[in-house]
Amino acid sequence: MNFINAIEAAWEKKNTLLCVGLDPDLNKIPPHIRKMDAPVFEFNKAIIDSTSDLVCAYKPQIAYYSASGSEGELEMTIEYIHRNYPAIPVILDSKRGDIGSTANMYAMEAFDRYHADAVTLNPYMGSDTLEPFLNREEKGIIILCRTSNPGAKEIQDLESNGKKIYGIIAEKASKQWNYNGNVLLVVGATYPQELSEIRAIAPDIPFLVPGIGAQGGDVEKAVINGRNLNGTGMIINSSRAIIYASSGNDFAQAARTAAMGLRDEINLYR
Ligand code: OMP
Repeated sequence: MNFINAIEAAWEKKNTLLCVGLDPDLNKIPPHIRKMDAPVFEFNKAIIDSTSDLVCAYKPQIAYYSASGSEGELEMTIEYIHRNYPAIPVILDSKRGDIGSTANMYAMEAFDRYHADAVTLNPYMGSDTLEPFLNREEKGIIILCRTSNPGAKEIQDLESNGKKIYGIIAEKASKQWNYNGNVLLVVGATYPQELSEIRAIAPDIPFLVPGIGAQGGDVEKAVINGRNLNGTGMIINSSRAIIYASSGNDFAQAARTAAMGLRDEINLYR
């Protein structure tokens, strides 16, 4: 099954738009897990086993692995999800973007090394740098459009011919880049007004929506402004507020409680 179909099936069958971000920081992992041979994997495994029925996707951010030389544990994590929960797609958040020949290597990294089902990409360098990814029909190609961070407006809100850069990206995503029907957009929950503008420009494109939880995005506004006509169309990510809901031995149970609360809150407004 391709990525978009897998996400749509999860939205419908499991009634959840929630994505848990797997961003394990060794300094924040409970001490008894930190002592284990593969602490990053063991931490992720506990979070995954306690939240698998509540999510439509998992999203590991690659820096949380490569910074500590734990790429092997990223491979183990993705393999664990595929083997034990084959219906849950994995988004590798690596925000890649480079000239075509290098982009080919990045596509191989995401899809052939890590076996991710989707990847995040930076469109700053243009269409030719996206093509090696867009050509992987069965994968989800998730393009930064209006990001969740405070500085997002510095470049993404600049105007060209009366259109904001993020609006141009949304237009290109739906008209030019989506020839295989595998494109999604990143739109931060911290900017509900932009969410609704981008939803109007790209009514059929699914959004990856980070910024709920630790970044303070408002769930009600994000869902109302970002949902599509079916009350879906959003993969709503939360990382730190879920995986570090407790720093004690009960971290996995606390992650489950936090994930269930957020899933239910999202569903209230769909
Ligand atoms: P929390 O703030 O802990 O929920 O984490 C948010 C996650 O989403 C991190 O992995 C970020 O790298 C990622 N992210 C954003 O926070 N903002 C964006 O605009 C885009 C992303 C992303 O592409 O996932």
